[in-house]
Amino acid sequence: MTSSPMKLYNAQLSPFAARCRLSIYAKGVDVEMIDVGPGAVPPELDTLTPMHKVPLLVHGDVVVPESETICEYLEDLNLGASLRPEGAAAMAHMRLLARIGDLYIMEPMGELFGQINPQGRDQALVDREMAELVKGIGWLEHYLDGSPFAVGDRLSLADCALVPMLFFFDRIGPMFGEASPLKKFPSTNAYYQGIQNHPAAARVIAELDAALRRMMGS
Ligand SMILES: N[C@@H](CCC(=O)N[C@@H](CS)C(=O)NCC(=O)O)C(=O)O
Repeated sequence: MTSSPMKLYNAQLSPFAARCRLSIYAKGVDVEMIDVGPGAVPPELDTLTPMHKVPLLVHGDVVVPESETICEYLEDLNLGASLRPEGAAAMAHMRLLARIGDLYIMEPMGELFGQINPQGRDQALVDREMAELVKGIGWLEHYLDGSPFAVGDRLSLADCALVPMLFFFDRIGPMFGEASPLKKFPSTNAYYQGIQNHPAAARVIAELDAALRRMMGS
């Protein structure tokens, strides 16, 4: 294992980068954050990966793209608190929740991000992707029981994945005429309220809130 310092190419408003920051804060691992913004892309980024996406973790010679892969890499290094639950069933549950999030929540949410500006909005696309998003949250609802952690009684990688997604679901609904979208999903809503008592989750939500306000100019 390399003992080099770790660097995360980060964007404060990216739900994928926020997933990694939540894991890093909860683990208490020392990682330098390198902010990547629309007008501020570090020139080395393209030499590190052809994917041109954040987050990206650099640890000595090891370059790790993709939020889930980064979080799993940090677990495999055995640094700080473990964010993996005990036992095969709990691990499967953790991975299922993160996968529902990646495939069935973030995919439609990504389409909706592109439609935030009402000028030139494609309403048919919004209606279709909103329906997909609500379906994905409905699947999540089935697998959450309303307790403050997604799996068991401590923070896991499932929480790291879900917290940023639910932040955006909560905020994006009103932009598209859904006043309180989370209220329709009682277990998911109770979970999202409860997880905010965890300091690392609260910190990431505050960061996302500040970054979203900056973007919206409010
Ligand atoms: N599946 C990736 C998604 C990462 C992603 O799409 N990042 C966006 C920011 S939210 C990005 O860097 N987009 C720039 C681009 O695609 O060129 C992950 O989990 O890390």
